[in-house]
This record gives sequence, structure tokens and C-alpha cells, in this order.
Amino acid sequence: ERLPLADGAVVLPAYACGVADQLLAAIDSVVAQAPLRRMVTPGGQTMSAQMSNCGALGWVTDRAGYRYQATDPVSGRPWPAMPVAIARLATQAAALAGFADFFPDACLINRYQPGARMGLHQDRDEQDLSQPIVSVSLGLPMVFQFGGLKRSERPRRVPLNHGDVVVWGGPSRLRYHGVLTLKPGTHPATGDCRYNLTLRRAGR
Ligand code: MD5
Ligand code: FE
Repeated sequence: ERLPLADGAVVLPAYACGVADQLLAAIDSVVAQAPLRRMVTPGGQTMSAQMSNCGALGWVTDRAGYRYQATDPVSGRPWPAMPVAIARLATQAAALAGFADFFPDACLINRYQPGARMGLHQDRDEQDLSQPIVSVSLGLPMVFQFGGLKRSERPRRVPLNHGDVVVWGGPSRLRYHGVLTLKPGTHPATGDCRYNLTLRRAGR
């Protein structure tokens, strides 16, 4: 099933359910090598979601700014390789949504516990904005905010559940978006949290 959200934005409900256990095992192996951490924004705020990365490039923030880099600032080592199960899912989901030949080089792992959120923002640190972004939700449900190209446009609320995959590209690539505060709960696959995998082509 493919649900168009807007031009260039497509929800694939439960698309990842069949491989969720593989994805969660892959997340466990990545975070054993590059532990989840709460990063600081350039403005000095500690983010409420915990983050790690896999792939050739990882998204980081600190007082110096937002950027992609090849090494984990905590360890100084390269980020763990992107597990094949994650990369394959992203390429297949992008193709279903109309974006052929999407080969992500960066996978940001976001872990939300109750009370965590992500404010409205744009993803614009990537070099080629013609490439889409694939987002995979695992575990507890949350409400996604789907805004416009200007911050002033009031966002729509889109519930996202375990296994849902969303592809954002074309005219939706630079939309403002965020995640409302996660409510407490328990999910059989993840326990008390939600994971989101955000797959991007960050470099060329
Ligand atoms: C999340 N993560 O649920 C979201 C999923 C992030 C982030 O926003 O930057 O880590 S990615 C949602 C997204 C990406 C690009 C465009 C749009 C949404 N959009 O047009 O709404 O943790
Ligand atoms: Fe984002």
C-alpha cells in the first residue's frame, strides 16, 4: 500500500514489519560500536532524542554546528558500516515511491524515549537535494509533524506506527517537519521507546 502525503512524499504503511527484527538486530550491533548519545545544538541545547549513525557519513551537531563527518566524535573511529538489511530496505522503499537508484551513505539512528521530541526543522545539510530521504519507524507510535516549505505554515499531524516507512523527495524534500513528544508505552519489539532510521545521501 502506498499513501501519497503530498507531492514527493509517500507513506508505505507497515512496509518494514517483515524485517523489523533484522533492523533492530542491526541497530543493536551499530550502537554496540557507536553508542547512542544526546548531542548538543549550536545554540547549546541538549537534544532529547539519543542518536548514533552508521554508513560512510554520520550526522552530528555540537557547539560548532550541524555537519556530516566520517568519524564518530566520541571515539574518533569511522562510523560502523551500514548493515545490508537497512540499506536494502531504503533502496527498495525509495524505488516504490518513484526514486530509482537511491543508495544512502548515511543512516542516522534516533532513539526516542517518553518525553523526547524533535522540533520543526528542515534537513538541508546534504549535498544533493535531488536525492530523497527514507525514514523508518520502529516501536512505539508517534505523531509526525509535516509542514510546508516555510516555517510559518501550520504542520499536518501524521501518526506513524511500527514498521511504517516514509519517503520524502522532490518538492517535499525541504519541508519543515518534526516529531511531537513521545507518550509512554510498551511495544513488543522495542519496549519503552521508538527508533527512527533516517536514511540519506549526504555526500556525492
Ligand atoms: C524522525 N527524523 O522521525 C525524523 C524522520 C531527523 C528527522 O527529522 O532529521 O532526524 S525523517 C523526516 C523527514 C525528512 C525529510 C523531509 C521530511 C521529513 N518532510 O518533508 O516532512 O526521527
Ligand atoms: Fe529531519
